[in-house]
Amino acid sequence: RLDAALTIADLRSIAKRRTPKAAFDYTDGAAEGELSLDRARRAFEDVEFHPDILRPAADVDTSCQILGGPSALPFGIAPTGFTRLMQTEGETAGASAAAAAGIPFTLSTLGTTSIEGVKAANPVGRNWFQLYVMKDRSISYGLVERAAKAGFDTLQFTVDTPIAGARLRDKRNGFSIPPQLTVGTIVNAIPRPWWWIDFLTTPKLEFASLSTTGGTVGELLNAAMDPTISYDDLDVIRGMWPGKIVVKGVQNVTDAARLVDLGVDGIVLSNHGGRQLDRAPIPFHLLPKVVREVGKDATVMVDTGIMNGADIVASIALGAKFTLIGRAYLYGLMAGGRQGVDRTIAILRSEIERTMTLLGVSSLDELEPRHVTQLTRLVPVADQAVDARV
Ligand code: HOC
Repeated sequence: RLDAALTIADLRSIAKRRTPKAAFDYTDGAAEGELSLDRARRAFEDVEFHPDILRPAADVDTSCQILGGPSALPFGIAPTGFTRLMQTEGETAGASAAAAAGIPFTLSTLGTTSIEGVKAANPVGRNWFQLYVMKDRSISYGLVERAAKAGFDTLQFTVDTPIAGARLRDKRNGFSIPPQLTVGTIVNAIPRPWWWIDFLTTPKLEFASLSTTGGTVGELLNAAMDPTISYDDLDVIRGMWPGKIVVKGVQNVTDAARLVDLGVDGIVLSNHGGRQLDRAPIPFHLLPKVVREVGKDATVMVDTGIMNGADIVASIALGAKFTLIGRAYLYGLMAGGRQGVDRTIAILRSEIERTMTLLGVSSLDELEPRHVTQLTRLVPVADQAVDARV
């Protein structure tokens, strides 16, 4: 049945049927009017590709080096919170699927599998850890130490969450941690008995960082997160972390340039999947401006709104070194656990390979800005970036 899913949108439809509404909407939804997410998706949909003809590209190589190690594909799995609430295999499915595909997996501070549990699911492949700095710094520092001990090679220090964005779907659905059985959830559970049986019979969620549960996601997070984090925290964390450090949630050229000057190993242009500040800049639009400012050699990565391998190819063409997939991974997970995540990766892989072949490029470093324009304006995105800065 999963083989019948030809696109990430197909996996999303299966996921929606199989998952309780509140859990599905937590993943699928974004902040406020969800404008940032819609715009990010439209930005990718508006890409026009410009292929070269009569260039042999029969064997495309989708592999790259990222942050000091290999990846078989130009994307990794993004950190996602409360993952086992979506489907009980959670991070174990994500980490083992990533290992099988040869791509990095990122565990969130708000993950529902321990650092050591992820290491067991992906003992040889690359694990990354995403860090939120909590009010209680000792919790965050403890996680950094454990991730280093477990051999995670990269830390994604996430900076776009001083408080939780307004996730209106969660409020309307009464989504809480742990999920409560109410009249609404019971009615919604009737066509999805297997999800509930599975949820109620598997071990309780292991929260890496939250000391209390019981409340909406926003309430729990606002109680735990520190809105006063600053560049000083970055200094402290860098001093503690032996591996590569990346700052995730960069949303303007000035911060990007400052971070690269400070010598971080990479930055992720991200508006947190549109889940924090609605109307935040679209990372894909920011990309050429940032690359122009920080130079082609800096490790600039992108996430938000990636639903197709072509979105990834377009990002690489505009100078991204790597991309991260969040919802696309979770749709696969909710559609079918580990097999569903495998399907997500297989779909994206074939879309990347096909797009590259049709563009006439056989390796990622052959992709250039000239391969991409934005349909809405019909001028290269890179040139729009210059116009926008003048
Ligand atoms: C105040 C912190 O990544 C999500 C997760 C968790 C967000 C943390 C917000 O739901 O997007």
